[in-house]
Amino acid sequence: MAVSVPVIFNNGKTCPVIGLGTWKSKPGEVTQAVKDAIDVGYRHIDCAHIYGNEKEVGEALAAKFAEGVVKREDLFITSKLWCTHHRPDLVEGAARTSLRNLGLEYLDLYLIHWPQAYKEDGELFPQEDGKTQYSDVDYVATWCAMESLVELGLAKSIGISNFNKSQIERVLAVAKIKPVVNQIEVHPYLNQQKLFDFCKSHDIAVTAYSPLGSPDRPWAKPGDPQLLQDPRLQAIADRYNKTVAQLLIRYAIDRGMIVIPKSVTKARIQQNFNVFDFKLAPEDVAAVAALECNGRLCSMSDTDHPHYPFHDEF
Ligand code: NAP
Ligand code: SBI
Repeated sequence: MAVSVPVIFNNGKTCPVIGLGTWKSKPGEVTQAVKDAIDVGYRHIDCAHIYGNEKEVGEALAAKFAEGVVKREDLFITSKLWCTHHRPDLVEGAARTSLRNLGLEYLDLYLIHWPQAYKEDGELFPQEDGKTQYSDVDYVATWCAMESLVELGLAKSIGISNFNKSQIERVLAVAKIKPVVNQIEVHPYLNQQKLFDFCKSHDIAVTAYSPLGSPDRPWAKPGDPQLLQDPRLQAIADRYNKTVAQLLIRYAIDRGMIVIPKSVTKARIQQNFNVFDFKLAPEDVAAVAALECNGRLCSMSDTDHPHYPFHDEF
């Protein structure tokens, strides 16, 4: 029977394989969701400044510490540096803002959320004439500032998100501290096998975001393919007496990834964690992988940014 084995990072620290996603979780619902998740057994929460709900996540953490359900060292908390704070002199302040909102003294993991830098300060999506305003700060310089956060004790580990192969190579060329993780979109319609293999070859773990196909993404349109409704996945899930969501989460785990499904619904939070009593047969992993169709769901509209990550093959 499969058990919950944490992923071991290239710095020796461990990360629980399932984390609770919190993007789109409304401030009024995320506190209860995080409390429910901790009660169910989650020990990993995926947060970000841009989600606008870190204060309410922090309220849940404070409540569970006060109740004595968990101690700080039992939890793995991730946050992310937003694109308007890439300039090296802004990185420490941005990390301290997330720490203050979360009510924590350190983050287990702090990620550069996207390689693209935006015009500093002010709006999180700075606009002029309907166009996002960019900054010419290079993510390589941002990475060096991220390294200082480890030295200051503000982050135990640092990593990247939405970086492509050549962007990772540029970071690795200067890194005194290697990224432990690249957090990227992964699900059967976007398997990311090449980027996953490349990350593995450099001992960089992969965290799979939008593992359920992000049905609540704000830009979803009626008629878009719905991963959770795919009859081919339903047929496989039925053979394991599991839901499609559980199959998708197990699929990421069986490939060796960390996975961060989002839910604010207690029954689903529970269901999504109930995946440690089965394992996919290799032929089922292959059958799920065969659904690959370059079906990216999450991107940014800044496709003309010099550091937009998704023009390259991977
Ligand atoms: P997701 O986890 O693939 O899907 C979330 C949606 O699935 C919600 O609508 C949720 O509904 C529903 N759901 C959850 N469990 C379910 C179940 N068992 N049965 C049916 N429906 C279920 O999408 P995501 O939020 O895009 O991705 C997960 C997390 O990854 C995010 O929350 C965020 O933390 C992270 N992320 C990071 C990036 C990045 O750029 N680094 C980008 C995207 C996402 P309810 O909540 O209503 O239950
Ligand atoms: C936001 F808060 C706003 C837009 C947006 O688009 C891309 C996907 C993303 C992101 O950058 N990280 C997420 O979890 N979702 C997001 C978040």
